[in-house]
Amino acid sequence: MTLAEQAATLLERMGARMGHGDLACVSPIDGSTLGCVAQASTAQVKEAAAAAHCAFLAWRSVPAPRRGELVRLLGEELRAHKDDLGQLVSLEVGKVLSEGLGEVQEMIDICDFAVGLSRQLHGLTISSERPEHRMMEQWHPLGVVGIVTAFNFPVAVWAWNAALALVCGNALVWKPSEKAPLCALAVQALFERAVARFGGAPDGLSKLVIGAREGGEALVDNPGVALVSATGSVAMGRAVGPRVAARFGRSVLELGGNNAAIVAPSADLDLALRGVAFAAMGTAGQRCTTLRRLFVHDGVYDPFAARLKAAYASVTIGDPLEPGTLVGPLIDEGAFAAMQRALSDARDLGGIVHGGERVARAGVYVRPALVEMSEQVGPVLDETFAPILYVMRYTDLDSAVALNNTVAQGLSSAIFTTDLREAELFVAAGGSDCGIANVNIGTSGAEIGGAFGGEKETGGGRESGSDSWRAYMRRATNTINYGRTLPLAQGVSFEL
Ligand code: UN1
Repeated sequence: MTLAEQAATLLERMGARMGHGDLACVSPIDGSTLGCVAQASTAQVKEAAAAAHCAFLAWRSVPAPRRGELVRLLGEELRAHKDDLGQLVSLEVGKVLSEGLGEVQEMIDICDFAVGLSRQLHGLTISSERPEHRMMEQWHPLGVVGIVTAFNFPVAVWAWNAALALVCGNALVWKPSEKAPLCALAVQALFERAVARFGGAPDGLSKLVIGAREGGEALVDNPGVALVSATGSVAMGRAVGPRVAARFGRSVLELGGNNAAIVAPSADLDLALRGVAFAAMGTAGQRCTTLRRLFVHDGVYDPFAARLKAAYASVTIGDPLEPGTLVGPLIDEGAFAAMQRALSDARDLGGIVHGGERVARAGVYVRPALVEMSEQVGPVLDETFAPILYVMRYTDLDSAVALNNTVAQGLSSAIFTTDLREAELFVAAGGSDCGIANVNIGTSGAEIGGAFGGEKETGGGRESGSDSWRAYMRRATNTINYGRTLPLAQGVSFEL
C-alpha cells in the first residue's frame, strides 16, 4: 500500500474523507502527496464562527456534567481509534509511531480530566462586609473559542483546548496547521460520531476551518470569537496577540521555547543521558518543549559529552512507522534550511558541530546535531525548530541558572542533580523563570494534569490541566442582599 492509500484507509475507518481541493497534503516520510483538501474562504470562516456562536447560545445552558458526557464519548471514540489516529499523525507529520500514539493518549487523558472537571467548575463564596449579604463568584461559559494549532502536535493541542472549552460551555472553531489537515479531518469526524451518540448537541458546536494564514486572521479579527487559543511560533503570537487585544478579545498564547537543562556534578549520568537524549532528539527536535541548550558542569563535562556524542552518532534515523526508529523526518525543506543556517552560524562562532548531516533517502532526514559551544551566543539564543542541541560548560550553579533565564522565551527547563539544595534552588523563586521547571526529567513530555505554557515570549498562556480551565470561562461576582435594608459598602451614606 502506498502512503496515500494508507492515509485514505485510516481516514475512512475514522469516518472522514479527504474530498477535493487545492491544498496538497504531503507526507514528510517520503515527500509523497497523500491527497488534497479544500480550504475555507474568509467568508466560510465567518460563517463557521457565526454557526458556532448560535451553538454556544444553546450549549451554555446545558448542565456542565451533561456537557462532560459529550467529552466522555469523544474520549471513547479516541480510545477506539487510537491506533488509526496515531498512525495518521505519523503519516502526516512524520512522528515515530510511539509518539503518534502518545499524542492520541494525551487526547484521551485530557478528555478524562475534562469529564471530572465538568462536575467541579467552581467559584468562591466570599464574606461580605455588609450584614445579611453574601458574595459569590460564578464561572460562566465564555463564547466561541478559536483554536489555532501547529503541525507538530496536530491533534493533542486541539484536545487540550477543546475538551476544556466544551465542558466549560463554549463552542469551537478550529484552524489546524495547513501542514496537518488530514489529522484535523479525522478528529472532526470522531467528534461528530461522539455528537451523534450524545444526541441533542446543537449544530455547529465544533467547526473546522482548514486553510492558510488568511483563515487564521479571519478568526483572530472576528469579534464573535471570545477567546483565541493559539499554539505556534513566537512570530505567530506576536501577530495574533495584539490583534486580539485590539478588539478586547482574550487570548491564550502558547508559543516557542528555547529550553535548557543543567547537568550538575552529582547527577545520575545514566538517567541524565536518557532524559537529555529524548528531550533533544525526540520528535526530531520539533516540540516546543524540545531541549535546545545544555549546561554541563565542568567536573562531568568530558565523560558526559563523550556519551552524548556516542548516542547522537548511533541513534536510529528513518521511517517513523518502522519499529526501532527513534528519529523521523523533519517536516519540510524549510526546516532543513533553517537547521543548516543555524549550524553554519554556530561554526562561524567557533562551535564544534557533531552530526547535522542529511541522511540520503526521500524526505528530509537529518542526523541530530550536537554543537559544543564555549559561550551562549548567536544561534544558541534562538529557537530553531530542528534537532540541534548546544552544549556548554559551567562551573557555578548561579551562572548556569542565569544562562537558563537569559533567552527571550520561558517555556521549559530542567536540572539533573541528586543534591537536594540544588534541586530546590532551581525550582524556587530565584531559580528557573520558565513555566515548566523539572528535576531529573527532561524538558519535554509534560503530563496533561499540570498547567502547560510559559513566560516571556512563550506568551504567558496556560493550557491543559490544573486550573487552566478558568481561561475558558468568564467570572461573575455576585453580591446578594437577603435583608430588608440597603447598607452601602465602605460605609457610604446616600439618604434620599
Ligand atoms: C508542543 O510542542 O507544542 O510536553 C506541545 C510536551 C507535550 C506537548 C508539547 N506534552 O512535550
